[in-house]
Amino acid sequence: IATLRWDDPLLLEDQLTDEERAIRDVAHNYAQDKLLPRVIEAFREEKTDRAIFDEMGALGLLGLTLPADYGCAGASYVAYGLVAREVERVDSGYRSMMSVQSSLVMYPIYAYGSEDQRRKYLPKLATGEWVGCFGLTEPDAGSDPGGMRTRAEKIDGGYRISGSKTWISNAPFADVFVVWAKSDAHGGAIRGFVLEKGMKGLSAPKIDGKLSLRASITGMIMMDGVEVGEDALLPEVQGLKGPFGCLNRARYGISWGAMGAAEDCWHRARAYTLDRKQFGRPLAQNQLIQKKLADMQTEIALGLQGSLRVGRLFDEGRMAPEMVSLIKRNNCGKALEIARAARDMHGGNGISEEYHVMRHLMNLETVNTYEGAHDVHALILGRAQTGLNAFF
Ligand code: TGC
Ligand code: FAD
Repeated sequence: IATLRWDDPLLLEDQLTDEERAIRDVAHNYAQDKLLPRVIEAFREEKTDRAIFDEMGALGLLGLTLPADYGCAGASYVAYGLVAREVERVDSGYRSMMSVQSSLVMYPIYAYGSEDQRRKYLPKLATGEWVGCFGLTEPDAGSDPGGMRTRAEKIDGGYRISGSKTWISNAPFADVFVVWAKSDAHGGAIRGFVLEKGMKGLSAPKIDGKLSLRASITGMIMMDGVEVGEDALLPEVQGLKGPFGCLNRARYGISWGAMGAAEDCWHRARAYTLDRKQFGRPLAQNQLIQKKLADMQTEIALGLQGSLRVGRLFDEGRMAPEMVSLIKRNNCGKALEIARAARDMHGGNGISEEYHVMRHLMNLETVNTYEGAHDVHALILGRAQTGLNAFF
């Protein structure tokens, strides 16, 4: 009979390859040594350190799954998930910065771009020399991106793009903007365009006052007749399946990331309740506390197994988008519940920045909403099993 490892009850560790473990260790050490020491101040002051992209790039953590031809590691989707988990163990905002660069900017340029676009953008995005952002959401089109208003109008030799995007991670300091617009020249179909900082009519004002994800900068993208050449169009995709193809990857990474944040809350709650004594014994000796710890352990172990399974299916080319909805929705919802319980178990100290759990809780509110809100993923799953579309 084996002995239970309380922090890895289903032995996830044994299910990884040597390479995946090695990549995970690089991410773990980086996150703990370099990200953790600065996160409290970054969150408090609402400051995003641009240097994080260079640091992640130097370690090969950006565009991890893309091929070596473009300066990337060609690692598995499981490795990508493990990295997201380690980074989000520190802060969801840092994972957000990385997911956007890898899954929402580098992936579409790789999958839908021309060879010239790949050669031009991917190596610099892989090192972090350039930062990218992804503009899909608009002030009047969030859960329903098909309702976007941004338009690309055909002009001689290219397009003129007008519209606005909102809630865009990385936008205020981005060099490269992947934006989605309805193109008149393509019968109003949604097409992707790659814009660059400094183009006339393009600006990206910062959104201030967020109470969540404060260590990750967010902005708008304003496009006032931005003129681009034909070479700005991503030639290989049209329709909503373009942005959704990217979102499948980012949502999958989020399912791992949310479990990283949840694990941090769980471990902190366990350590705190073992240490803190009330009524003459450790808080952890009370049945109510142990039940909460058991629930955390159970949901995290099961959530990680779900992400691992979908990661393996991704690597085998057998991922169905609804699988990603299932794990993104479940793991974000469970992580939020775990963060809330951990905050409660810390008593008054739980509201202090010093104990980290309240920051995770505030961050996870965003993580549960972006990339398809919790209920929107329920409707995707409901549609897939009933054949009935609740969106119309
Ligand atoms: P629907 O009719 O379902 O589909 C339209 C077309 O898209 C295809 N499609 C997909 N393709 C690949 N993967 C998927 N997951 C796909 N889902 C849909 C579909 O096959 C169809 O293709 P075609 O060829 O037949 O035209 O579209 P709908 O308008 O009914 O959409 C409904 C819904 C709910 C599925 C969708 O709109 C949705 O998922 N809404 C949520 C929006 C969202 O996730 N936005 C994310 C913005 S980016 C972001 O939040 C980044 S934060 C990152 C960070 O900081 O970490
Ligand atoms: P809405 O769509 O207005 O939804 C509001 C509520 O209504 C939600 O609870 C939702 O579940 C519910 N709802 C919506 N439709 C239905 C329905 N049919 N039935 C039942 N309930 C429904 N977007 C990008 O494009 N790029 C980014 O980089 C990016 N980064 C972000 C960073 C942050 C910090 C945040 C907060 C958001 C970011 N987003 C980004 C936007 C994000 O994807 C959207 O906020 C999200 O898709 C939800 O859209 P919405 O905010 O317009 O909410």
